[in-house]
Amino acid sequence: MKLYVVPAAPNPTKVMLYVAEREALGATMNIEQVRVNTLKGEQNAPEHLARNPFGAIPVLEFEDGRYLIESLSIIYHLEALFPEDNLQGTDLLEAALMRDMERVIELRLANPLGRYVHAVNSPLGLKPDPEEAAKIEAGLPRALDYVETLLADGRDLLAGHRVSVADCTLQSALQFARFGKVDVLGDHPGIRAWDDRYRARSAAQAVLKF
Ligand SMILES: N[C@@H](CCC(=O)N[C@@H](CS)C(=O)NCC(=O)O)C(=O)O
Repeated sequence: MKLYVVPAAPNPTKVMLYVAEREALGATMNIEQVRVNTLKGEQNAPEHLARNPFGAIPVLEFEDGRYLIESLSIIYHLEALFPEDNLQGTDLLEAALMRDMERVIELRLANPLGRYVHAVNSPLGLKPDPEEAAKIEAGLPRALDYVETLLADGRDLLAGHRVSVADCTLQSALQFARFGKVDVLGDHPGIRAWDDRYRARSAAQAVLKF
């Protein structure tokens, strides 16, 4: 399998962190990572559009020429392919709660934060959009409070003491904010402490560039 990625972009980083976490737990995935340089526009080159008509990454390519083009589909396919020590929790309800948390963090925090970075200091050079930035900024505290509340019981990681896909999602968004030199964490000491703890993990150190 080949995984098309670029460092710092949130969705590829989420999958790269996931693969690094699973490998640290003992999985041998044998995935070749191939860089698509989005700063040079390579995601819109014909060979990449043949993999993903939307010109986005990550993409997971199979030996038979088929592709997965959504980061979470890639992650959950790898969870199914390598079930031992996966990140899904030990029973169906725990798995559902972990997936729910990941979705909330992605949809209410990571995605808006990505749009915010582009609105204030886009690494891709997009035009600043102060109106859009202000709208997003107004909604972020509620999402940050949700994460802060999760962490208030002293857990090391978002779903407890074991790493979950939600950790990969949140860290990929916070790295993108660092890349864009944006700090939206405000007065959320639990999230800042989680960020320091997560970044010290060997999987994170192997993947994160910012
Ligand atoms: N929903 C998709 C989103 C993929 C996506 O938007 N990737 C961004 C990087 S984070 C990208 O390739 N952007 C390049 C572009 O849109 O030109 C997923 O989760 O994989």
